[in-house]
Amino acid sequence: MSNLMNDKVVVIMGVANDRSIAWGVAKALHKQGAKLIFTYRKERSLDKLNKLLEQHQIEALQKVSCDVLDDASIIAAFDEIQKTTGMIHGLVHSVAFAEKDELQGEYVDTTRDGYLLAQNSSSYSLVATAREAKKLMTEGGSIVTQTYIGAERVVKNYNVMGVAKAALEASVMYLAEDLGKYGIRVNAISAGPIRTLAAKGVSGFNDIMSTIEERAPLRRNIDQDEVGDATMFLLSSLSRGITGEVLHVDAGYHILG
Ligand code: NDP
Ligand code: N5H
Repeated sequence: MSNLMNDKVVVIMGVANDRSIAWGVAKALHKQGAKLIFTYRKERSLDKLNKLLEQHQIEALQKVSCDVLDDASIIAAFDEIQKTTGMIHGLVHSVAFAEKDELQGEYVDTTRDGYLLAQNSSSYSLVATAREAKKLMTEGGSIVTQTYIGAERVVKNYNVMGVAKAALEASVMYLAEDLGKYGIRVNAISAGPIRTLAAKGVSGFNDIMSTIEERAPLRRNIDQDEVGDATMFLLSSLSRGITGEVLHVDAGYHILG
């Protein structure tokens, strides 16, 4: 198996560095022959991305700036993709943001601004990008986002992000229904904890990793490459009958009571 994504064009949003889930996805897609377009927000992320692409001898089709908080930026990014590349087959949405202060203490103390920022960055961003991507998926396509079990149950400190991910997972269902008639599938991966830049310094992260190691059926944590492979599967034709699904890549932790 090495050509599952031959000549498929996939837009990947959310590479910040080599630890990013989106970078795990990029490697898995490249291995299967996909052509990759990257979007980034910070210049620092672009610098990291350029170094990674060079190190791994991957040639990107395009690198495009895109701030998902800004409709004009999203529209401009997909316009640029349309002009330079044209048709796309896949979209990887791997972005989320909440203020650090909102990721500790009690959910009941969530501020209006903190709530709106988390929803805007982490949930509405899928709707806005799916709408633009749809226009370029003229032969059908597949959209995959990244979620976490804190959408389904209360996980200490996840707070406002749990509510944003619940909205994200509901969006996956509604988008799957809307876009299915165009041959576009929409799914999510629910990954176990992975030490990435976004996870850095958040309260309780180490404890959660230890709990997974002790209790998850596989008795270990998972990594970016495992999420990358599962995301690649959802982008490939191997998953052609699957849409509106949340696939757990979490060493089986979600089955525990
Ligand atoms: P990273 O820090 O590597 O990636 C987060 C990305 O979000 C960065 O590339 C950042 O770009 C981007 N981002 C944030 N706000 C914006 C914005 N307004 N516009 C454009 N990009 C933005 O962390 P992860 O790889 O861990 O996170 C990727 C996804 O995986 C997130 O949805 C996260 O919730 C999810 N996830 C992570 C888990 C984990 O344990 N790490 C577990 C389950 C799900 P920039 O820095 O350029 O702003
Ligand atoms: C239960 C947990 C631990 C507590 C909650 C963590 C939630 C993390 C998600 C968000 C995305 C983190 C975040 O936005 C951090 C920012 O406030 C500060 N960081 C940054 O700005 C960096 C530089 C950039 C790259 O980050 C972003 N987001 O742009 C959950 C964990 C066990 C699992 C986990 C970490 C889940 C998840 O959704 O990421």
